[in-house]
Amino acid sequence: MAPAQTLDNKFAENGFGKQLKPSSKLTTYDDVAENYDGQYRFAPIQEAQVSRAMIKRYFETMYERAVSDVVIVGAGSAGLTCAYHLASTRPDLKITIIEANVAPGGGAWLGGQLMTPMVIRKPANRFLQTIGVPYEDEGAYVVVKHAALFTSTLLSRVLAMPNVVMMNATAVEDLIIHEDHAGQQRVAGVVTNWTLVALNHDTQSCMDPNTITCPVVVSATGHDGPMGAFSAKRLVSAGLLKELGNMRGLDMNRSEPAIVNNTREVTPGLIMAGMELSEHDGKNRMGPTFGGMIGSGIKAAHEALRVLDS
Ligand code: 48N
Repeated sequence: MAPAQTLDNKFAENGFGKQLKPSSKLTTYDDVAENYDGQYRFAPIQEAQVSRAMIKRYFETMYERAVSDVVIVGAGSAGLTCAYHLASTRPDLKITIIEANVAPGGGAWLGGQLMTPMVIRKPANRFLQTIGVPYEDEGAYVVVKHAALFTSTLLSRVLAMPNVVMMNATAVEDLIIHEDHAGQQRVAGVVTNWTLVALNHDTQSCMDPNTITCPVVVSATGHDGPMGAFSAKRLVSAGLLKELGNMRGLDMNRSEPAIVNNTREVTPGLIMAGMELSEHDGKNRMGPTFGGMIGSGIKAAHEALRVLDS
């Protein structure tokens, strides 16, 4: 077994900085004790190690993902399902999820009216089998005992994939729009900022954003919330969409197939999915049933692959 490393060596070895001066207080990991009779001890640490462990990784990720293959805006049920299907189908693709909230998941932490069981209509239950979420089979639909069981399982599967990066507490506050060689406007990435900054532009001036460029953006920013339907609204203000369709009244049977079948590239380089599409197209809402989000997310993944391969 390799000799226990003192923290000094480990610290310097990771290239975080110059060799720390040897300190008698530092000890080897062998001295830690896991017992609960008042002797519990951790391996000692320097505060700078914690800071540098975060800073190094986060900003290396930001640097590396400044150019991504696919950016998914919104880590709700549609965006996360898209990320799962895309990342598992194409592990070579650099997939970057941008989520405005600190807590990802969007509206999928609850079923409806703050009740926790989640209803998913067949055949979308097949995705639950794929990611390993147990459910009660009620014939035409299934019920997951708690929406968080679905969302946390999906999140854990997505974040465990090596080609997926998620930047939460980060908002897309604009789209990168280039003119291609044919003179056509094409979405070519996103403009980002810390969400707390994006929500405070009217309290400070000149808090400029950052950018992530990519050939395909999937926007699944939902229909409500502080930035709901973000890209759909931006397409209108950027003159790429005449007007918002505005989500129609609730009709479960009409809305869920419509949202899945209409998930598409709404403007070159931008695929729209989930409830944001209802706002873009003026389609019905479905309320507290989530199969349409799953189907739309998977369709958006297929669309993204089509655009990338075209
Ligand atoms: O869960 P949502 O809001 O959106 P979807 O489309 O994934 O799922 C919608 C679903 O939860 C329903 O609304 C159900 C089916 N009810 C329907 C009905 O009839 O009421 O997730 C969108 C995510 C959220 O986490 C937002 O924080 C995030 O997108 N987001 C953004 N992230 C980054 N930049 C932005 N500009 C932005 N805007 C929203």
